Amino acid sequence: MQAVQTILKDISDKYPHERDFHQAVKEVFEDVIPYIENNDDIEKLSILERMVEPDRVIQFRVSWQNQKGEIEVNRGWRVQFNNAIGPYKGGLRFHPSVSLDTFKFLGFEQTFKNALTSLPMGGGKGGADFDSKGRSDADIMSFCHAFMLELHKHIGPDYDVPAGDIGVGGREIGYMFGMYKKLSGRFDGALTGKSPSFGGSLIRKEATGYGAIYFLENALKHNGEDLKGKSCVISGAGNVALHAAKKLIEKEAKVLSLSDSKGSLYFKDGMSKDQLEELFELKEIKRGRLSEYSQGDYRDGQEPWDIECEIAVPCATQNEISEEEAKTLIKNKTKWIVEGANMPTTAQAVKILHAEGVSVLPGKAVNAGGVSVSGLERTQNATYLPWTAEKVDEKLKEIMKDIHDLCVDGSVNQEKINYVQGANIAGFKRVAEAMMAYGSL
Ligand code: NDP
Ligand code: 2IT
Repeated sequence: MQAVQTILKDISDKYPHERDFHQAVKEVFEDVIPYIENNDDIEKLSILERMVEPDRVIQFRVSWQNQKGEIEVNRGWRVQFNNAIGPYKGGLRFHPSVSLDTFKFLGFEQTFKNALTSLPMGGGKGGADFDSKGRSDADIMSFCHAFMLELHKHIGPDYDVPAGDIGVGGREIGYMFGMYKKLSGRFDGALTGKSPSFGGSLIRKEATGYGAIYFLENALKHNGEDLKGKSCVISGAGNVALHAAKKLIEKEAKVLSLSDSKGSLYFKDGMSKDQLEELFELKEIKRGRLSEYSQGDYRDGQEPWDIECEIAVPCATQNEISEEEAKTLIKNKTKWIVEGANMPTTAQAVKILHAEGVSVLPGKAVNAGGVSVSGLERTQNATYLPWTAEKVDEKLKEIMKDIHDLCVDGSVNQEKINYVQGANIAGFKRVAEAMMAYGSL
C-alpha cells in the first residue's frame, strides 16, 4: 500500500540509523494494511504520520560519583511516545547497548501492547546506557539516585509511570522510588514494580513470565493441545526467563535451557524444580552468572537455538532469532515461538517461520502480562487498597485470555491464526480510534 511505503521511506530517510525502530514500524504498519484500506480516515487524518513521531523525547546527562570517588557520565532517555489511551506507561532499561533507537522502538511497541491490555495506558519507554555488570550495590544506588534527579521532572501517577525492564528490577526501582518520593514530597504510584512492602503489587515480579505461559496455554488450547510433556527452550536468565521457566515446570512441560549473553545452560532431561530454585538464588540473590552453575551442561559462547524443542521461548532481548536461527528451529521441527522478550525475532525470521507453518506468538501480546499487572498496581495505589496474590493472578489470567482472543479476532486468516497480525491489528485499532476522536492533535 502506497501510504505505508511512503512513511517507511520517510522515517528511514529522516532517521537512517534507527534500524530497530524501522523494523518495529514496518512490522506493525504492513500488518494493518487490511484495516487501513477499509478506513479512509486513517489516511485523511494522517494517523500513520502522527503515530511514528513520539509525543516527546527527553534526553539527559546522568553524572554520578562511583565508590572510588570518580565522576562518571551516562546518557539517560525517556521517550513519551503516545498517550492517546492513557498516561505514558513502560519500562526503564539500563544496558550499555541502548540508544535513542532502542527507546523509540520499545516505546512504539509499548503503545500497541498497552492497547491490547484494555487498560488505560499509553506508551513510553526509557533508560540509560549504564552497565550494571560487576558494579557494587553502592554504585547501583548512586546511579539510580542520579538518574531520578532528572527523571522525576517528567513523571507522575497520571502523566508517565515507568517500571523495570532489562537491568532494572526491584532493587533499582526501590532506589529510584526513594529518590522520587524525596524530591516530589509525594508517595504515589509514579513507578510500578515496587516492592509490596511499599505499594508494589503482589505477582508483578512474576507477571511477565507467568503471563507469557498463560498466553501460550490459550494458543495451545485453541489448537487442541496442552503443555504437558512439551519440550521448551528458553533464552535469557533474567526476570522474564526465570518466571516463564517456573510456570512451565509447574505445568509439567520440559524446560531444556536458559541462557545469558555469555552462553547457555542445557538440561538434557529437563530442569527440575530444585535446580530452578538454585538458579533463582544464583541470579536474584547472588547476582551470579550461569557459568557458575555446576549442574546442567554449560555451553560457553553458544545460544540455545540449536537444541531440539517443540516450543522456543526467547526471553532475553531484541533480534535474538534471525534467519539462521529460524532455519535451525524449522529443521528441528519447532512448532511455536513464544516471544517473552520485545521483538526477539527479526522480520525476516518471522516471514520464514510463518511460511513453514510455525506459529509466532508476538511479544506485544505474550509479554503484556507485566505491564498489565503494572496497570493493576496503579489501580491499587490509586485506591489505597492492596490486592491478594490470588486476586492479581486471576486477573492476569483473564487479561491474557482476552488478549489471546483479541489476537485471534484480529487475524485475517481464520484457518491458521496469524497471531502477529492479529495483535498488530487489534492494538492499532484501539490507538487509531482514540487519535481520530481527538481531531488533529
Ligand atoms: P533482565 O535484565 O532481568 O534479564 C535479561 C536477560 O537477558 C539476562 O539473562 C541477560 O544476560 C540477557 N540479555 C540481555 N541483553 C542481552 C543481549 N544483548 N544478548 C544476549 N543476552 C542478553 O531483563 P528482563 O527479564 O526483565 O527482560 C527480558 C526481555 O523481556 C526484554 O526484551 C524486555 O524488554 C522484555 N520484557 C520485560 C518485562 C518485565 O516486566 N521485566 C515486561 C515485558 C517485556 P546478561 O546478564 O548476560 O546480560
Ligand atoms: O516491556 C514492558 O512491557 C515492560 N518492560 C514492562 C512495562 C511496565 O510498565 O510494567
